[in-house]
Amino acid sequence: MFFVRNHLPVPVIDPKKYQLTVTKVGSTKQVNLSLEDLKRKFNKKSVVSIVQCAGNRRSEMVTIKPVKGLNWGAAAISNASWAGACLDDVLKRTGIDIETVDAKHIIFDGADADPTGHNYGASIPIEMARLLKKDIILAYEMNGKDIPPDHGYPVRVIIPGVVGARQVKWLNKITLSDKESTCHWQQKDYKGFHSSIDWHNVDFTSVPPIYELPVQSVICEPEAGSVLEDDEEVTIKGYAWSGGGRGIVRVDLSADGGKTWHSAELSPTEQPLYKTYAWTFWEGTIPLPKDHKGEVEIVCKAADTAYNVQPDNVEGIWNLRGVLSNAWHRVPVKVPK
Ligand code: MTE
Ligand code: MO
Repeated sequence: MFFVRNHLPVPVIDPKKYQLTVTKVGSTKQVNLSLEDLKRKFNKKSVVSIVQCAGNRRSEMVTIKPVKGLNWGAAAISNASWAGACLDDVLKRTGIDIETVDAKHIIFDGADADPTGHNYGASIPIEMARLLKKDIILAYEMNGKDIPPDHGYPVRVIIPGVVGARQVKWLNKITLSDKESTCHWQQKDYKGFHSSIDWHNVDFTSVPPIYELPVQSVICEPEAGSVLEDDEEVTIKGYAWSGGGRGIVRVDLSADGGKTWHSAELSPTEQPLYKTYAWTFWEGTIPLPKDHKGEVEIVCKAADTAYNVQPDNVEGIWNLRGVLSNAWHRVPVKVPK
């Protein structure tokens, strides 16, 4: 199971006719690669990496004040193994050295377009591409098979540790440029503001686009409103993840709304702590408060390798687009009497 977020209709691409164009603004050189070129001419590299929409958990922000956007619960995030050619290798083969190239951004364009012909696109700063180097993949496989149409068939860029919006599907063009992508989702969306900025006074040019996402953790079990089996303890399970390859060092659990805490047990991801792109599953069995009165609020919060922590409530991080929703995850449950 993998969530789907498409801003535009899914394009149908004939794999035999597929072409990836690589170019640099101001250069007359342009290289076209077929799907076969990507598969045959470059080493296949794989990475296990999540894709998380910046709007994950938006529905919690809506409880404070309305926002514009899909009313996502906590499942606008999924994990997969992706395989394909390294962006760095592809650029090298086309005569571009990522370390020295005179450009500030890498723009990725998709084949999906609106009725006026504007396509989906995004960009990342060149420094980010330099840091991630071999980890950015032009993926043609998802979990060992062709990427399904909804997730970008035949080629999608995977930029580990970075918000879903930059991981362009149906990728057909890469451009080295001094400027960011001019697309709507780069310029006028997927940015974070404080809670006193709303649609009447927002200036989208005042902050940079979201790239790396903040630390996140969510309780998947038990579900909100469910009745626990036991009145003494509860087993809690969920996921945690952070942007920029920052691994999860701790997940804290509470069964009394955050007054007292217990440590969850983390399942290792098999990735180094400073290059953790997959999510971390965790689990813990913790005591219920004696004075529960039939209802408790269970809570989780995580810390990443930078000891970034989640904010304790969603009021303080409310924003007009309902993005970056990563407050302590609070789940009310019933305790049998
Ligand atoms: N790429 C293209 N070409 N078109 C899109 O609409 N949506 C982006 C990103 N890449 C999108 C895209 C957004 S906002 C997200 S959250 C992720 O794809 C979702 O990826 P998924 O559908 O594979 O889960
Ligand atoms: Mo998204």
